[in-house]
Amino acid sequence: MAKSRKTSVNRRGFLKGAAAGATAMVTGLPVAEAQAPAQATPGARGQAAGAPAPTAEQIARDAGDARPPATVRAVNRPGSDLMVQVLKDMGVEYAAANPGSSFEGFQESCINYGAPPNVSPEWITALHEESSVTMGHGYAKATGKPMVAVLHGTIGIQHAAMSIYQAYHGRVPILMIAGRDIPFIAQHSAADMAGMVRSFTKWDALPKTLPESLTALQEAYRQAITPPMGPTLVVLDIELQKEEAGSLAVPKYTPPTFPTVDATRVREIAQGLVNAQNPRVAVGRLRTPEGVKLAVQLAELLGATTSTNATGGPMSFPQRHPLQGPGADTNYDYTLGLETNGAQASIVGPALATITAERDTAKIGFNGIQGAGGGGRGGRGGGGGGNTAITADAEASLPLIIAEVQRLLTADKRRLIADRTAKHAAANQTARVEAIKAAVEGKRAGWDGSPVSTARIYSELWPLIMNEDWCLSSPSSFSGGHHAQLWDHNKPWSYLGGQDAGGMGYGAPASVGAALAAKSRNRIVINIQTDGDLNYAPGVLWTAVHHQLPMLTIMHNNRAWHQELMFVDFMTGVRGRGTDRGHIGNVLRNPDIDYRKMAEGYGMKGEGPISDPKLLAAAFKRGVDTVKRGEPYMIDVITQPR
Ligand SMILES: Cc1ncc(C[n+]2csc(CCOP(=O)(O)OP(=O)(O)O)c2C)c(N)n1
Repeated sequence: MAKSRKTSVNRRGFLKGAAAGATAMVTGLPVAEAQAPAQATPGARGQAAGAPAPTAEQIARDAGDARPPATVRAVNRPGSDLMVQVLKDMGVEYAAANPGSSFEGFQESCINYGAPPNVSPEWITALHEESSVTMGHGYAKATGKPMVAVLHGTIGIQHAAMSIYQAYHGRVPILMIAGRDIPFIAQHSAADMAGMVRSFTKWDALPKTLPESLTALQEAYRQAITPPMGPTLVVLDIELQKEEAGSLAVPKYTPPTFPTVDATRVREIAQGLVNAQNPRVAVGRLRTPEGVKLAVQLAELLGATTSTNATGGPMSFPQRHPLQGPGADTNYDYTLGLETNGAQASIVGPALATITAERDTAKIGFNGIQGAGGGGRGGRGGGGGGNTAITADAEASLPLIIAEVQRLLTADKRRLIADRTAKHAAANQTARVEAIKAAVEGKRAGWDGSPVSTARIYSELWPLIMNEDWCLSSPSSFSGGHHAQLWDHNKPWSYLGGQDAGGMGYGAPASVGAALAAKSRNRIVINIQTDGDLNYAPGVLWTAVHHQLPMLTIMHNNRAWHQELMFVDFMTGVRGRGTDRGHIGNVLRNPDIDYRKMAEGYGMKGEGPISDPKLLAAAFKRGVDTVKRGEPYMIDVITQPR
């Protein structure tokens, strides 16, 4: 399998290895032969000053790991080649990471193994672990499938923690791999590295052998995509990455099967829908684009009106489909809920565990994860409302329901359905035109004002993107959410929704993840970027340039953490001790941040700051033209607070 003889060198021998590599270049000898055995000098690099370094043997013993510390080894078929082959077999497109010695073997395989190398997964250079994981968040919301985020040891996982929590809360699949390197960098290698994030990671493993590592990666992928979806973590030991795999075979990947509605219920639901005079299908957040297609197929078969979550988050029903809306008659006599509540039959996925702090039973953060009956975020709570709440995967159940509906439809029924469809479509069209007229009227407020109105940003953008395959990747509630009324969300990835746990520092990296998805799919990504959010980890701008991603960033630059300014302003009013200092700690002024220069520093083309709204249209056109050519672009716009 290996194309050529490969060499694996323990990192404690790094300097020796580098020197030997140079010697090998000069002498022409293979590196392993040119190099003396590495010396065991635990903690020789990076050890905290004054702290006695534990020996590799001590650490290994404490960790219950009996393998001896490795020295220099030449291997023909490194274990990490097989790890990468597992990812290839599962169709993983990208692995994002900033570098770390704990996964040097794995990284070397990603970039060098395979024909061609560095494809599926392609190595994506991130500048912060939080960014790697949130890239995975945006990518998964755009595609319905996981990419890989690679984290360096304990410290990399710690940097990634907020993003992992956010993905868990949003039930977003991400396959995380952490490197663990006790012999070289013990202080980055806690005995139980996943423990820190276990309460908000769906599944984790610390495999002890190479075969276990391969099956762990497969199981982590399966667990990530099985509802309730979530981030999973495999800790890959550096020694296993460098191990000689010999003739070990890569195990065949078997995709998971998802729980579906049982045959009796399928019949009941299909009969309910087919026999109803006015059936309805309420669509919440489905798992993948395929689920959206199936929901459309079912609604069309039945002439059933639908509700949609398309403007609130990903993977729901197309917003302007003729059947989307209340329809001609709002007396629905049978409603099927797909990942939503309040119907005769609601199919909802199982809930993830409620997160509790160890010594405190209060839920963490934005309501934590809602359990069954809690309503849930993004329409994905368990149970609640309706006559029959069925815990099963809606997307996997849809083909069964569709097949049964098709079986039950007679010629008479089909005629009734055609008639019903026409009436609903006409009523929905009239209502839609009225709603758009009213919305456009409402958005004229402050049209020519400076700073620029957020409604004008969305209005000016629409004609430029409406004929493209576009994806609004950033949360929009802080910029008015005007796309909900002004744009047509007709694809599962049209809008990716909010920060699932309200964690800031999300919009930019999630947009880069969405842009990774867009790159190979001839799609463009629109990122309406709040300024406070970008400043958490702006290095993702560089990643977008480096990988030539089609991402248009429009700064909603209100020069503040305005959400917090509003809270503190309110508090100063309540306490009556002066209302003129609420800005302290809440505004991003003095100096103003120059985002065009920030982008330029990262190599991204851009323009601004723009305060005159009349300049927007031409700037946006330049931006859209640039991203259509596959390059990111930033336009800094000085905006109203909201
Ligand atoms: C990690 C994290 N830290 C702090 C907060 C508290 N917080 C909520 S909104 C907000 C301000 C965000 O500022 P910006 O992104 O510029 O949006 P704006 O409110 O100005 O529209 C902050 C700091 C948070 N939600 N997440």
